[in-house]
Amino acid sequence: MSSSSRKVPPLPEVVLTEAEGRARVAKATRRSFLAAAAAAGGLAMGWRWLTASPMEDGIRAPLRSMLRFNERIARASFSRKRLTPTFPRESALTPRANGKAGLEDEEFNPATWRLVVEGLSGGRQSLGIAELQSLPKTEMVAEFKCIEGWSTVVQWGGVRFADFATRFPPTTPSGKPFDLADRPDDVPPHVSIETPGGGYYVGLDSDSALHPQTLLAWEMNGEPLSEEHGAPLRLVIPVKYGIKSIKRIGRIAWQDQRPRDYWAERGYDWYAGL
Ligand SMILES: Nc1nc2c(c(=O)[nH]1)N[C@H]1C(S)=C(S)[C@@H](COP(=O)(O)O)O[C@H]1N2
Ligand SMILES: [Mo]
Repeated sequence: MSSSSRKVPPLPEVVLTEAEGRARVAKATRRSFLAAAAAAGGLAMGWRWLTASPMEDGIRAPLRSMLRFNERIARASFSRKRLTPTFPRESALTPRANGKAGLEDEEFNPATWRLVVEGLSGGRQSLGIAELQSLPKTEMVAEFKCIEGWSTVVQWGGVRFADFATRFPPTTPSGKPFDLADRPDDVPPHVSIETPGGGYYVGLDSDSALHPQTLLAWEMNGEPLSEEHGAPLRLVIPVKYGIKSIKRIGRIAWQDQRPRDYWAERGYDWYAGL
């Protein structure tokens, strides 16, 4: 269609006197002022309602219940069989070192580090890095997503949490031997993981911990983990936000009660599923 073939009717000319113009502007201003005041009033009421509501784990109860709603949605779409996408090795980059909680203990000595594991059918265990590295090694290139909004594709090397659990099995609710293939749900419902001094700690649902892409990692992009990225051993759990991928693990405990969680206590979603 050519624009020249159509005649655009001229705009009706409205000529206001100065007084009429002023009156119109005043009316429009009043109207938008009233709308703004109503909106602000609604916000203020909502705000008072929110700030008068009880606290729950570091945030107001209505916000916490929103997070619980998010958790129900994330849980509904979770499956140990649903894998997060993986990438070619060449696309791996070094992520920004983010979060130092539990990493600043001056007493910490990587040479004498041990991993303590509790809730096992064989009783408490204390393991050195060589014992962990003798387990079947898995490599994975996956997207690492921080809840702050950045993400990086990273290559990780370590042992699947599920393989670790098979070698060091937890006690089961039924009392039968741990058997991931035949009784995948006969496991304690939670796993608590903490740094050696307890300065950072995460709580996991066992379903996510036993997802095949959840790793106890000692390698990043083909190199041993650096201290800032969590040496000698960290968790990598790509089905959840980075807050759950705890660096420098000192203790792992299978347990019935929902474990405390560093960021959940500071107002974030406990489940933190993607
Ligand atoms: N011990 C410990 N682990 C931690 C954190 C922390 O503060 N302390 N921060 C978490 C957060 S919020 C992110 S995004 C990732 C960042 O991992 P990176 O430093 O290897 O990139 O580590 C997670 N694990
Ligand atoms: Mo993060």
